[in-house]
Amino acid sequence: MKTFTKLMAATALSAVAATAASAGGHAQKWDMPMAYSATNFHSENGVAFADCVREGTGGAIDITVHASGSLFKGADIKRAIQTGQVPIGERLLSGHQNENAIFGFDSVPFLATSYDASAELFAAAKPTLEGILADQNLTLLYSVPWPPQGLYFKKEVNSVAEMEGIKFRSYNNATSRLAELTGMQPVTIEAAEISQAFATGVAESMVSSGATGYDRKVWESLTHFYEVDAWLPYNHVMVNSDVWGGLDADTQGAMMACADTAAAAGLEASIAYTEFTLNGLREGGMTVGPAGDQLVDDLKEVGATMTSEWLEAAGDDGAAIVDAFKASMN
Ligand code: PCA
Repeated sequence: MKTFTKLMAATALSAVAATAASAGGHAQKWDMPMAYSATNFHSENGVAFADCVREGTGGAIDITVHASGSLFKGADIKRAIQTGQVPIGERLLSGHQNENAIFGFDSVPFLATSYDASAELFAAAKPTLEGILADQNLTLLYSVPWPPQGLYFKKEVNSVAEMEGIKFRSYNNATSRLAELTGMQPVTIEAAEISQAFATGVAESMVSSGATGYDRKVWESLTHFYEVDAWLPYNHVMVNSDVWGGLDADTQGAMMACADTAAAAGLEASIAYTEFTLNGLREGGMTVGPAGDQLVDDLKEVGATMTSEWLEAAGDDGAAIVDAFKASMN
C-alpha cells in the first residue's frame, strides 16, 4: 500500500482516538516555535494541530504557535526542544546534517522527486530517524514535505556555467554544497529573512519551493523560477521526550491522533500549495517553467556527486534507507 493511503487510514482512526481521550491533570501551556511565515501551509497546519490537541485533550495541553521564527529562529528550534526551553517545535531536520548525515535523507538530489516517491523515502527513513531523535531526547510527532525544490535567479540561466559567482542563499547543508559545486557563493539565510536579503543584494539566487518564494514575495527582486524538482525536504514537529514521557497514555494517544491528522492534512496542503504558489509567482511577474536540457544535465552531474557524498557520510544506515526506498518503488 502506498504511504499516502496509509496516512489517510490513520486519519480515520485518529478521530476515534481523539474522542476517547480524557482531560485529567492540570492544563499545560506549551509554546511551539515554527520558523516560517504564519500564512505558510506548515504554520497553518501547526495551528490546526494545536486546536486538535486542545480539543482532543479536553484542554489539558494548550499549544500556542509562534510562527516566522519569532520565538526561536529555525536553526535554534531543535536545540530549544532538546534542552526543554520549549516542549515542542517544528524544524527542517536537513539543516542538521552536520550532527548526523541521516538528517539529510530528504535532500539528496533527484533521489525522490515527486510526492509519492518522497512519501516512500520518508517511510523508509522514519524508523532510523526516530532512533536518532530518541537518542537526542526528541520524539517525532509528524512530518510534512515542502513542495519540490527549484532554482530562483534574477536572470535567465540555462547552464551551471552561467551560475558562476552568483550569491546564493542556502537553508541547509545540501543547498550550501549545491552552491559550492556549481561555483556559486553560499550564504545561509533563514526563510523569514530572505525578502530583505534579496532586496539588498546579499543574495541573488536560491533553491527552494514555489511556496517559499511566494510567501516571501521574491518577485520584487528575482525574475526566474526553474522547476528542477531536485528534492522535497521535510519539516518535522518534535516534542521533548521527557515532557512526552510525563504525559498519561490518553493524552499521548490524543496527541498522536492529531499528529496523524496533521501529517495527512499537511501533505494535502503541500500538494495544493504547489500549483497555487507557482501561479502566484507568475502573477508577480516571474518566468516560471521547467529548466532547460543543458541545465538539467549539469544539475544531474552535481546531483550524482552529492548523492555519493551523502551515501558515504550516511554509511550502512543511509544505504539501507535508499535500498528500502528503491524496493518500495518497484
Ligand atoms: N522552503 C524552506 C525550506 C524548503 C522550502 O521549500 C526554505 O526555503 O527555507
